[in-house]
Amino acid sequence: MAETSPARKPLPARLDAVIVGAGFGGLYMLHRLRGLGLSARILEAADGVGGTWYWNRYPGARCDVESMQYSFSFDEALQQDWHWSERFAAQPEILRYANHVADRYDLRRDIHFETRVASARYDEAADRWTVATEAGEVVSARFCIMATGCLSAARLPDIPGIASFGGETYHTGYWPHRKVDFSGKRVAVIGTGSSAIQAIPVIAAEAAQVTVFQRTPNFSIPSRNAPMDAEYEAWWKSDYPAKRRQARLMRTGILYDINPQSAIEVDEATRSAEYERRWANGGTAFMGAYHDLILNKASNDTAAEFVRNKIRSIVKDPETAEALAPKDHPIGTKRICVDTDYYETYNRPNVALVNLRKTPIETITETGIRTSDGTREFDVIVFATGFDAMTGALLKVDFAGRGGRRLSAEWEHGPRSYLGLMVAGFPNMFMITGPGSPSVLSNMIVSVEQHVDWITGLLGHMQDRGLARVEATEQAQEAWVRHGMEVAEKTLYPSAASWYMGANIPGKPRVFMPYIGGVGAYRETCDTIAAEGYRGFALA
Ligand code: N01
Repeated sequence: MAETSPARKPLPARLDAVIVGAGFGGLYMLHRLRGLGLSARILEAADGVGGTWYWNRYPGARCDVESMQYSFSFDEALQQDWHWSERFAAQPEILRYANHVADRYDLRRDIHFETRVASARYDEAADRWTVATEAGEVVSARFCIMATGCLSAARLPDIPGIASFGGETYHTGYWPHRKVDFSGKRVAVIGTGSSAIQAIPVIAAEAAQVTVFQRTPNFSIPSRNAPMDAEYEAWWKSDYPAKRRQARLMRTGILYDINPQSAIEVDEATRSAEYERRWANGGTAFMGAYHDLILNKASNDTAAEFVRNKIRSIVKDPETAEALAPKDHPIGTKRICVDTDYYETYNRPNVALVNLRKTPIETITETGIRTSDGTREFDVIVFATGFDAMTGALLKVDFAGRGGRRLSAEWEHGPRSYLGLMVAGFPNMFMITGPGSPSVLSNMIVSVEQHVDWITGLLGHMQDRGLARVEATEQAQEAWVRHGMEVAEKTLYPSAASWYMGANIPGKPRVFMPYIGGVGAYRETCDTIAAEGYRGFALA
């Protein structure tokens, strides 16, 4: 199995389709396009496949969707053959899986690695996209399919002096391909999102000192990760297709038990027992304790307070515990985190928390970080500061659609799309798990498969009828954007300053970007639209 690319090869001048990105979305799209007999190539910036799992190699990186579910379902032989070693797979194992998929379906011969797309222009007369790479290569394709991921544009914060630091610096989302040695070092970690929460316990076990700079605490649930239980694996594999079908209809594309009751309908003893049971089981299924946790603030408060009390009971220093206990957003409205020994790590003598709400960072210096209460010296700074989510990677490409319309201008006030699949004015350009689709609120592989299958169905429909162009209509897009906002407003999500809302990027429009109507409902909508002859799309 090759983990790195063969030598770069020249791009063909003309193709049926260009796919941007060799993560799970791009790999499966290529496989399906081959099935339609289309000529397609993936253009990938990295020198290997895997997308998120190629870049995010920080210590402790692991998926928080269970392995038995975070995997492709399109091939029964693949899902039967592959064995996951843990309940929640770690990054190296998921990357091995992505490489296995690339090899198993012989995908590599149609992937151009180390090839970053710079621009894409639509030629109306020819119904073709001209896609140019940063190296100046150009390819003409009928279809341009963006499989660039939702969390792939890593972001460094605008902290003064950031370039002056003389020690080692790392961003969790661009981690080097070698082991970073923390032993004996004084390490600063900036950020306390999912990436930091996974990395901090592992770094703390190795480094001399770890100082965590926290602006906003997050809710985290223990993963209870463990080696794969053979019986559990066998149970999944005994009827994988039926279980996958059920998962596809769930709110998040993950098969788990969602309690249909309201948290405030039951008495406190019942509620506590349910939260305790889910805390002991581990993982994001905690949020399924009551169906209305993301809908009703009073219900949400009960779960949030339960987790705050857990933090207070685990973390021995009361001031640190209180600083770690989130109070500024309902639980689940910022992406819930899943950890292994995160809160316990603050009981280690070599770990300290700096509460930036009390003592903000003033500057990064040559040797450390200065906050309002003084300077601390470090050998290493780890930036776990997140991503320009959902739109970042798409807008890095200079897209010009019909009449030269720029995607950046169309999305000036927030992303607008029809179903998160297409943008009006950009014919024959598709997004896999784009803004306006459930994407980051779901099991990404389930959503990737649904989008790829749906796009394949549409392209097959066009092939059968000799059609050259498909475009979302302005009216359908407008209605979808309005519907997306209405559904979001019924939940507690918009109340949090989250990256779902674009709130982590100064100046980014505050719009709830993913579709929160649920993976199952969304799938049914997409299927109905297709069955009605692709309602809301203009085909020619
Ligand atoms: O990024 P984040 P992430 N000064 O944006 C802080 C997925 N994921 O890479 O909240 C100080 O969540 C920022 O503070 P604040 C998952 O969907 C999945 O951790 O803006 N701090 C925040 O604490 C996740 O949600 C998995 O106040 C600054 C942190 O940096 C998403 O990726 C694992 C700052 C960024 O947190 C992103 O997670 C990992 C500044 N100037 C990630 N700027 C799994 O499946 C930012 N921060 C397990």
